[in-house]
Amino acid sequence: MVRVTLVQGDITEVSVDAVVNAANSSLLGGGGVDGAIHRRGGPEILAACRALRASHYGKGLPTGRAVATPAGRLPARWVIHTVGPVWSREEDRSDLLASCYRESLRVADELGARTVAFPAISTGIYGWPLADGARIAIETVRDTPTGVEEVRFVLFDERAHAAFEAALG
Ligand code: AR6
Repeated sequence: MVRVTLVQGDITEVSVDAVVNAANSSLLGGGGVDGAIHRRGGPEILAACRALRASHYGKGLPTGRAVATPAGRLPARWVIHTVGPVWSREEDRSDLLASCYRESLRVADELGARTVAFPAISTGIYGWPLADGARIAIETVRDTPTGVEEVRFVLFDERAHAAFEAALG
């Protein structure tokens, strides 16, 4: 079974096989963790994202899907870019958020990654309530069969860390 660990910190500083990016469909960068990963990782990541857009995702990467690039100057081998859903009060998009974690682990398995770091997908700019986002993250990772040995949630602030601690139980 996969080992789930929590740390508070900056995901661009962790040494793991794969770092998951809370990207957007364009794959061309943005704010939040996406901005930090591209800034720290350097231009190799953006170049690989542009190539993926041209070869496979002309209309953008759909919400809930995941795709890998090299990690540039990050202390990781790969970045797995996934597109979380924007929070909606009217529509339950939980399946799409769960899909981000499942699909990222599937891509990690394809790569042969043993250690994977996740941010709290969708809980920043995309507005997902933190407690619910943490519950979905933990439940989905626990329920997904994978060869990944450690999933490390890297939470940016104390509030997010506390929410994940509560969800982990
Ligand atoms: N390390 C770890 N966590 C971080 C870091 C970091 N360096 N920086 C922010 N977080 P967000 P989203 C946390 O907004 O909600 C971008 O523009 C942050 O505190 O990065 O999925 C994309 O291009 C929050 O808990 O991602 C999309 O357009 C969590 O990471 C959009 O934002 C996710 O916040 C995606 O929005």
